[in-house]
Amino acid sequence: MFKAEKRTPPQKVLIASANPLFGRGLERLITRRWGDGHIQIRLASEMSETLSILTEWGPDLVIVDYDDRNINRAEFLSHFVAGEKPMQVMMVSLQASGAVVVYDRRTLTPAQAEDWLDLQWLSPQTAEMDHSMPKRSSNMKHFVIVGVLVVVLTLVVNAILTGIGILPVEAATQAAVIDRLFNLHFFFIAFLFSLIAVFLMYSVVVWRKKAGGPDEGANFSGSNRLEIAWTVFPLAAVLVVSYLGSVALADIQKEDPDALEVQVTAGQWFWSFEYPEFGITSSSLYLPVNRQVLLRMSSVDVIHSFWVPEFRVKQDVLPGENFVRELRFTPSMTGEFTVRCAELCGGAHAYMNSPVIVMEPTAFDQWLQDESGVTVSDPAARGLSVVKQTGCVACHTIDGSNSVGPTWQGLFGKEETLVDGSTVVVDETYLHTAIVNPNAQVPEGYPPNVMPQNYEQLLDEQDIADIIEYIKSIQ
Ligand code: HEC
Ligand SMILES: [Cu+2]
Repeated sequence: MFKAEKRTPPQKVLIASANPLFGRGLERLITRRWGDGHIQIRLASEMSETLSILTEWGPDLVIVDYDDRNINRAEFLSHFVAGEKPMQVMMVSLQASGAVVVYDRRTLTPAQAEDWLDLQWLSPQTAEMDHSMPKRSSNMKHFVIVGVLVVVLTLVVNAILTGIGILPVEAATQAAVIDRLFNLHFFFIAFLFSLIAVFLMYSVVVWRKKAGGPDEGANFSGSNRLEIAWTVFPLAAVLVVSYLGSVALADIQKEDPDALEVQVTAGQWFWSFEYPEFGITSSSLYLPVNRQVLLRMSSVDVIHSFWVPEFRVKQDVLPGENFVRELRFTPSMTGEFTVRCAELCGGAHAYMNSPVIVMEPTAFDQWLQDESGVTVSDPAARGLSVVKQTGCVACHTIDGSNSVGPTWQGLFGKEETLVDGSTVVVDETYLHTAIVNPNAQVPEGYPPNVMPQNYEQLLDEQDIADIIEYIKSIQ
């Protein structure tokens, strides 16, 4: 920082002006300012008088009336340049309101000259700035005002952000946990906004350039205190937020062994929901309230994302059977919501919505019963529920392993060898016969009379057709 030079007040002052008001006025001003008895003031009203006093008396400060035509400034300045004794010349104008011109004549040793060069080039404004620079105590005052304004604005912005209802209703127990984080972020956002806005506006208003004031501010380079502060505070904020984030994540992923499992299939552009326990497939997601649901999700084509804003949780849905993704939440409110795809997935992405209906448990059970009938539109899905209800799964697997009866995996279209040595390609007719009259065509390696013979009576043609569709789908 610039250190103000110690100046001793002038001892001998010469005022050059033909205007007695100018001279007297200045004389009074100077005595009031430096008037401790030592100061001598002389007045000169014309050029020759001025010059002779200048050489004989040797004043250290000369104040020249800039507006006075009798005083030849050029000649005067040539004397100023020629002399050796330290002297200052001030050109003061009463008419123009501009700055006062000061000429400062000094003799300097080389070392002093070096200092002087440093000072001058550091900032030409430093001398003036020195009095406009606020003292530490008045700096404190500004910081206190700014601090109070930041606090007030933070509270106001935070109240607005939380008050205008940006977030939809909380319809799952997990939503409360997520919203606590949201509210914390709103507070951070309000604070950072206020910090920047208040400092900026305060500087613009209070530190406005004053007329005739310096053009440039002080030149700072580096502040350890500031740098430590703006490293430590953001670091602490990030650590705190990440800690709270992981606690919240653990909280919303808590598993309930009693969860209702739903298998979700996403595709361009549909959602399909299968309830494996009940053999139901639906294009809307029906859920009982206050019971955790476990979604096991997979995509048949590109990446989609399951998102019900009211539940706050969201999970990408990936293609590939090794990439089944799970999502848990507990609906806490009955009503109708919408699942949206939250991953840009092609032309109709924006329309990839499906209803989500959260019901009282009794209503949900009723829905399960209704759906278990023939209302499911997909024949293979209907076939699956018939197979489960009839108990075929006790003897047949769908994973390729043989049990009491042959597996159904890859059965359709396969060439089957029968016990009498003949071969036959498995088609719809073969399957139909195998169900209604098992002994008519017994595959090699399996005993006859084990599979029940009465399915023709138990099942109607529609059930059998659906089972055949289901078996065809297991490849
Ligand atoms: C008690 C065990 C048992 C049950 C229950 C049973 N099956 Fe079978 N199933 C067999 C056996 C054993 C065979 C092989 C011998 C035969 O064809 O009789 C067989 C064969 C079949 C075949 C022919 C497989 C092939 O490889 O050619 C079909 C199709 C079939 N069952 C469908 C059904 C359906 C549909 C149901 C339920 C509605 C069912 N089965 C219930 C034991 C069973
Ligand atoms: Cu999608």
